[in-house]
Amino acid sequence: MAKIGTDLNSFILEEERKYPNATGSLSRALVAIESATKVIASHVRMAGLADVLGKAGKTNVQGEEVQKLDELANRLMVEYLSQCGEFFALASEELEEPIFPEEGKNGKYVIAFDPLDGSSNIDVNVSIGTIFSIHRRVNSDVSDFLQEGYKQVAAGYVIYGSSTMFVLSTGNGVNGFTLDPSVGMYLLSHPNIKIPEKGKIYSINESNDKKWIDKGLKDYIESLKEEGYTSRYIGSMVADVHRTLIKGGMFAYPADSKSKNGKLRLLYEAAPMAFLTVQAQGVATTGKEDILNVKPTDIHQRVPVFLGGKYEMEKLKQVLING
Ligand code: P6P
Repeated sequence: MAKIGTDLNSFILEEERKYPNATGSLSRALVAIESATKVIASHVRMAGLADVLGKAGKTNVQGEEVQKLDELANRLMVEYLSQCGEFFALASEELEEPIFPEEGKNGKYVIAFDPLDGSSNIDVNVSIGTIFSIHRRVNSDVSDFLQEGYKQVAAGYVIYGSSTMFVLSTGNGVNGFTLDPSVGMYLLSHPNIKIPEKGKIYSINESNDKKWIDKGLKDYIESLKEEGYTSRYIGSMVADVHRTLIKGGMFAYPADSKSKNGKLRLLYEAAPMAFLTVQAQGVATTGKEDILNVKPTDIHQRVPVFLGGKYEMEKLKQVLING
């Protein structure tokens, strides 16, 4: 296992050495993401000072008000991921259709990302994040984005919080790297992240409980309260999921009468977070099936999300099955 303080680039090269046939393509792809997020982090840090706060006066494919930092983060991700030449296609929460960079015409991978998730929290200085999901190029068309989550080659997020942390899995467990701004490097701070079997926190927007479709969900949350669980909900998926991975418990954004498939998007929120959760020995389900087994039909489709430690999720599955 890599030792604490190993920088992300060295870690990526070490991982590459484990695969004799590796061409270095995935390594270069991950380094491009790393570079883009360092620049995003610098802008997020100074958002309070520079004039990037407030609305950009446009709405994205989700019909949500786009904030300037969202636009900047999306532009930076598109630039870095295009220039590296390793991605045949890019899909972004901020773009209605995927883009096929000229530099990536021989790329082996496709990537879906949310450049700055939790953007409604930007103006109040709450943690936000970048989420990404990498698949192999198969058919050289949009269908390459519509692969089941278990086929992901790599998934990760960067949380711009009290510190900036890059959390990554390439299928061999989950590792967290904290940015040292003095040297501009992500350094291994959380090796081999495993979600606790049983936690003490549940994370769900209880204001929606009258609209929840899943019968028994309210009783499930009440039973956690009776067991002494506390509630933590930031309303920024990266922050809520990161806390769940580190401290355990469960996070959910269920379907409700307003959002029949929930609010979170499969390709660049649910699937990458499910990949990380499962790699950290946790469980991630839509309530009906493992999130990693869902076959996408649209790049912006939404799914209900329940993820967490084994104890909380086994207990939940009993409720959702028995209804
Ligand atoms: P609500 C942020 O806008 C986001 O997409 C996720 O990051 C977050 O988990 C969710 O929406 C919060 O939604 O309806 O609880 O405010």
